[in-house]
Amino acid sequence: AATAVLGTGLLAVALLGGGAAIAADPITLKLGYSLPPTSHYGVGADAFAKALAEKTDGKYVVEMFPSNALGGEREMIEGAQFGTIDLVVTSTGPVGNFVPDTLTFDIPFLFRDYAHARGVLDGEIGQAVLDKFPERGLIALAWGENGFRHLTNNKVAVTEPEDVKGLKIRTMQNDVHMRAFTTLGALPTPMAFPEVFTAMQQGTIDGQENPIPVIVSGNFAQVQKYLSLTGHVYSPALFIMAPSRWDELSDAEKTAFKEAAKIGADAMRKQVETFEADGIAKLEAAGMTVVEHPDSARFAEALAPAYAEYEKRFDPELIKRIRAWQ
Ligand code: EAX
Repeated sequence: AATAVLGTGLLAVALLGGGAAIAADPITLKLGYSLPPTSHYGVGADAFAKALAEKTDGKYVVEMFPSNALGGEREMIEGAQFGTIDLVVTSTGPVGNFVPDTLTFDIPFLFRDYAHARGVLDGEIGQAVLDKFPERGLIALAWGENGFRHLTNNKVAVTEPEDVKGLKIRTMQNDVHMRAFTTLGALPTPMAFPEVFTAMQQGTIDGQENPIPVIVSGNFAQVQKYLSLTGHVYSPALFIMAPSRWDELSDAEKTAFKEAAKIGADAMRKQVETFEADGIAKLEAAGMTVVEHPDSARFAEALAPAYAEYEKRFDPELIKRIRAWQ
């Protein structure tokens, strides 16, 4: 036990740069995420941990488990429900299986750009969805960001929806995304993120889709030839917390956790912007062929049958309000 306390104490010193007070008996929280520490998730999680330590005078120390160390995103969310993992930074990919209200945001071509997505998530529409988590056995502290998703594959330089026909595309475990790829004539294969790199390497899938920050930090250029900047869907991220931990907090601590998560989310978004600014050039330098302007309008048109289904499944008024956001 003595070493454990010493260990967390050293971690707190590192996080705070030695400046802030360290509680005599800090509480260590486990935080998991799918990507490497240098990713936008890593940067966001570190900013969260630092802000939380500052706001709680070192009472809470966050121990990081990056790179799928605690499993795929679905498993980590289950861990938060059970209370075996305290905190998770995750995309919304599998979250709709737990909190169906998040699925509306997974509709393709719903958001025009980053300002639109962030504005909706940070406003009352986004807050209303965060408020749905407790009834599903989870706490959502804040929206983070993964980014606009683009298509990579090993078969063809995709410019038109027809090019996607017959491609085996790994999708997240998200039936809104799967429906979109089925509608385009692709063969969507839902798969947990930790398996994706090997599946591309071994050719069990032809391609996958993810934001530039993931394609860069996952070194996908090593195993994928073509990148098409389809921007077909915005991928939000979330700071999720185990309700069992949350319930132990005082009201002031709850506020500190939420504020720290917001600081983490802002840092995450900044890091997404950094990856967006230089990522495509890096991927080209690493040997990828980049289609900068695939025919997005035709992709959206080709998705008409999927949209008809989304409008039946989700609140059409809400979809309209999201689209109309300025
Ligand atoms: O959260 O599963 C995915 O493709 C996610 O975008 C990735 O793990 C980052």
